[in-house]
Amino acid sequence: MPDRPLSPTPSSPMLLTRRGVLGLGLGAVAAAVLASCTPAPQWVTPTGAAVSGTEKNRGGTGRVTTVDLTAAPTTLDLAGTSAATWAFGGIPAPVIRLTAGDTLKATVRNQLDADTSVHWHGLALRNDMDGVPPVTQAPIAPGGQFAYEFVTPHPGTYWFHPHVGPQLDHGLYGALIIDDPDEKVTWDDEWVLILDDWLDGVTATPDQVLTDLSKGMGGMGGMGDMFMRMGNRLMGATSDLLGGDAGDVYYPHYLINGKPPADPAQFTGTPGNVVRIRLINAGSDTAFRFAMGGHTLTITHTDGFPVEPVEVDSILLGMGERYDVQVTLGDGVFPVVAEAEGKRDRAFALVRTGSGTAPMSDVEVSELDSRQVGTAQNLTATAEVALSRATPDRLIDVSLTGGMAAYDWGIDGRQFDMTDPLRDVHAISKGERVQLRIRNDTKMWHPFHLHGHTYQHEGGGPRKDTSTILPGRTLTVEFDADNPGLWIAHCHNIYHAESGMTTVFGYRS
Ligand SMILES: [Cu+2]
Repeated sequence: MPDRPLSPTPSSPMLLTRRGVLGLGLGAVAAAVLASCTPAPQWVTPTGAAVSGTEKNRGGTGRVTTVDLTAAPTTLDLAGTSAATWAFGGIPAPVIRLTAGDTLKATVRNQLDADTSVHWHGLALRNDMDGVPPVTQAPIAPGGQFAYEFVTPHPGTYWFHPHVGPQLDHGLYGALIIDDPDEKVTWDDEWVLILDDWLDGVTATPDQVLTDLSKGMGGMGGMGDMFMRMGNRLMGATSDLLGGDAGDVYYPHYLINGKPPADPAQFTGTPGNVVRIRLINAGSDTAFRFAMGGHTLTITHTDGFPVEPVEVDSILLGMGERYDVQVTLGDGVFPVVAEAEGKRDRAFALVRTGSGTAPMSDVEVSELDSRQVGTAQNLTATAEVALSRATPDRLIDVSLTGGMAAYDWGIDGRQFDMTDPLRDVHAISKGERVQLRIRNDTKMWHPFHLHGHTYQHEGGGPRKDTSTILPGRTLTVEFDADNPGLWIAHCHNIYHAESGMTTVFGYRS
């Protein structure tokens, strides 16, 4: 079943040039988006009956959690260095927490001087609340607001961030924890750890980095194996675990819960207690290798969904990935380390359960060196979340393409155009079992992220929404097309996504 690109016809233009958006008031913009989307009868539209009907069928508990999020300029104190940045009232934002089936009502106010939005990463929510302008909503203009309201379909560890340009690489992120009313796992304490690579307000802004990277390598090739900073670029960052080039952006700081190693986040606990640690990689160009000195980690979930427990020494997290681990606390003071994979730097925090001297941030942590590095390849979905056996109704092949030299990251050789998002749509239909084969034809790893669905890795692997794909490899996954709408999929290296490594999966109407 070929998956055929749609050419926009004169009667169905997506009118959202930047100038068009800026020239209109917010209400008019929303109307323009809807008007520009409705004349394409072959696709389910975000505000159409198929989406609201699916939401109605989700039912839910009827309980409502209400939150206010204001995106605004702020300052982050990095152990004495002040970084001007943007955030949702803290870095990370306060945790949003509710129980699966509950409704989240989140009013997002925009006090930035740029358009913004909020995307609820990993949630298979109703399409018009997915927060991807201009595909699922009009952008929230400066001074404007948007009321997100949706039933939370599945429990797990999720997070939220804007889906406009490289705004994620400011401090605009927070955790969204959805409790399971039928939780199988028990624990004494719980910590949420958000890992991040930080440059905003210190060396550059995310927009400046994107501009620099977009120029391509120019005359900068031929640097050999040199590991060095060149402006906002980091040359020579390599990792065997990532199959080569580990990342390309220079970050002066790596953070755990907004804190640098010189002023580390501190967690306290009781020896013998079991802690559930919810790990989120909110970085934009950095994979983290996570470990806790003197402890092993038992992986219980990834991307919100349970897996058969596996004990590891460390975990590799690509951007956008989440892992839940259980740790039985020892007695003393312990280092928590998230190595910026291949970048020769790290994020660092402390765990205190007893007396002792705090380790230095450059302490050697043997768990990081072990071969017991957990990745999705080690994991198996638990029986209750494994997909039923079914023959795929549709096969879709996508290839990740492009490279650093021209900075032309794309999918199937084409760079996505956010002003013309329906140019390249992969068609699917409600009720289908879809097999998706993602081939990495580039020389670099990519964390591939699909919106609105949690697929399962082939061979009984984990349910996930964000997966690391090494250079030259193909990842095969399957999902049930049960959430109608227009859903983007993209690399979660935000600079790759903005360069064009993005596509759309559209439900036929
Ligand atoms: Cu990428």
